[in-house]
Amino acid sequence: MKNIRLVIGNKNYSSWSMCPWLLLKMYGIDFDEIQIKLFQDNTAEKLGPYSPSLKVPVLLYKSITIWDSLSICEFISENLLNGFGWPTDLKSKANARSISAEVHSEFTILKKEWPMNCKASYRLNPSDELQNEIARINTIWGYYRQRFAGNGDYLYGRFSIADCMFAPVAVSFKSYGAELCKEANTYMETLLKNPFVNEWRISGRREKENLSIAYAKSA
Ligand SMILES: N[C@@H](CCC(=O)N[C@@H](CS)C(=O)NCC(=O)O)C(=O)O
Repeated sequence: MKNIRLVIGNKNYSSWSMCPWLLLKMYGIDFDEIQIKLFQDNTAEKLGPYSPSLKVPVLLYKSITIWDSLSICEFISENLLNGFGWPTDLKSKANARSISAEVHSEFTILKKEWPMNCKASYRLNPSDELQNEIARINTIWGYYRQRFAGNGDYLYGRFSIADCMFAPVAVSFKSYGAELCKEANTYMETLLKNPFVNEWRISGRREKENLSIAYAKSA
């Protein structure tokens, strides 16, 4: 058994599981993956020993349990990456933390109307409320991509936790056809071309469970 274990849900649906999984993969951190299929009769029984919240993701690091996607990413950055999970200059780090917290706590309509589903690929017209949320994300992506264009292809140039938090959004935007400015669209494609995002999506598409209704009810 490895010192680092990540408990995740169904790859097809579990957007929050994808965020720390991607961070560990991008930085080559070796870990065991424990997958628990969500919304099954025995899910709570299986999650119980690992997850105080009965949700995923959960990181098990030696004898420490960390839950909630953003808090797991913070833990990984602080303890396993020497802080390198965030941009290094103070202003960018503060901005990256703010927008990561924003993705984590806001965009509730997006999560309901356009939930991540790696298998989905059809145009789904957004409501006005969702259109407002898409516009906000378009502004964030467009602004930072213009500002850090010379530093690399990710939001702040070098890959960071902010990219992990936005990766599931990119999957949904691609699935349902979000209309974005040029810079934001290129950033979405960069995330989708990332080999680990691609690996996650392929695994998600192979899963057999259909949890659309269960997810819609829980959102
Ligand atoms: N704020 C939490 C949300 C975790 C969450 O809602 N996880 C979903 C899967 S993506 C889950 O475990 N759902 C099971 C349930 O609601 O019973 C995080 O960021 O980790």
